[in-house]
Amino acid sequence: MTDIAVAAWETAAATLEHLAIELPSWAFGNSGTRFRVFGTPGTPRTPEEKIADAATVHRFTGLAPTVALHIPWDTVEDFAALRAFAEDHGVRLGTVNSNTFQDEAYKFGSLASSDPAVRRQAIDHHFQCLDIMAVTGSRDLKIWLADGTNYPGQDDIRRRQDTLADSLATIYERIGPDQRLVLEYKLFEPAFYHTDVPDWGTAYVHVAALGERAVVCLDTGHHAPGTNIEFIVAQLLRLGKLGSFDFNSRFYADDDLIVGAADPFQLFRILAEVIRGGGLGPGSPVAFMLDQCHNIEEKIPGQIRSVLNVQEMTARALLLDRDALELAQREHDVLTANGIVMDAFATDVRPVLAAWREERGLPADPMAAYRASGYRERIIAERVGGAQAGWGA
Ligand code: AOS
Ligand code: ZN
Ligand code: ZN
Repeated sequence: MTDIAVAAWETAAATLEHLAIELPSWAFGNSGTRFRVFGTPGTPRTPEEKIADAATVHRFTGLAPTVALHIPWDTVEDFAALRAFAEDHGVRLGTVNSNTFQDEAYKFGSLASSDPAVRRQAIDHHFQCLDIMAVTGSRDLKIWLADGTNYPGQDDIRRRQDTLADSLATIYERIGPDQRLVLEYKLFEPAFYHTDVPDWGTAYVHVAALGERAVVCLDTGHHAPGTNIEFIVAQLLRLGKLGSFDFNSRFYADDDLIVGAADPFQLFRILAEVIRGGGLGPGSPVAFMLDQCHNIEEKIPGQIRSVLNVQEMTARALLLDRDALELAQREHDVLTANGIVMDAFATDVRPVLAAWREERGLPADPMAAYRASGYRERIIAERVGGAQAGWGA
């Protein structure tokens, strides 16, 4: 142990045991921008292969026990068999993400569409997701909508809110007692003038109207530049409505880059606020997930790096001396308070985390262990013609 106090680390390590980060199945598929989708050798061709890769991330890190599915991208004949396959590989199936953004029918919206037939189709799709969740044992149905308009006057934005509220209420009626409807917001894209669920406030208004089992998903890439995301975290936790995170990094918009790569300090501040609000540990309602795409880097090490980044910033946030901070805050000692936060952020936790892993039978350096394992060479040899995330996957 270097300059980290033993007692402080022991307390932090106990909470760290509860850190679990769900991996998105689509992170293992090929993805790109509208300019080009670059392939990666060894890319999975089936949902089973995506799950096998996710299980590999878990095997080397001990941090990722569940995999999120995307329907219809991960549709299989037999979801019970997919569940068994996942469990045989040491992971469980997690959140089911619905998809009402790729069918021709949804050109002008889905759950907020003015066309009752389109709305019916979108609602039925969510019912189908709920049927799948009953088999996969998933708790959360995550809804992200591409709904919106491109031009002022294109549609009645006020009426669309009412329509959306009705559609969500119809879906919510079928949410089981142990399940949750998780509504994700996004500032813009693919709609550019207005989006029907653009911000946490709108998401909150809708989930609050639905009931207790409806909560908000905060995707870290879905805000205007400069937004204080940790404030949103504090507020949603205060209101009991922070259901989950889609973690990723952004430089400009919804970049979906590796979490902690662009701004580790922001990730630290978010996690510190999660911990402050009781969002980490036994009984916490907050699910940690990644929502990333690996356009040019390799996907499995990309996911390993991602979960390690979350673990590293969580460990630093857990080392925040809260008693000292509270005292400094009470005394309005601005610089001492800020210094306490910066001290925690500046702590190099990598050596203690390496030891933490070894104590649990995990490799001290998961990235190196993965590279040495031969898994990469095996999948490159075995898998030819890997699939794109989403379409065709
Ligand atoms: C879209 O921008 C959202 O982040 C979704 O959570 C997610 O990326 C999508 O459902 C996966 O394609
Ligand atoms: Zn997302
Ligand atoms: Zn996104």
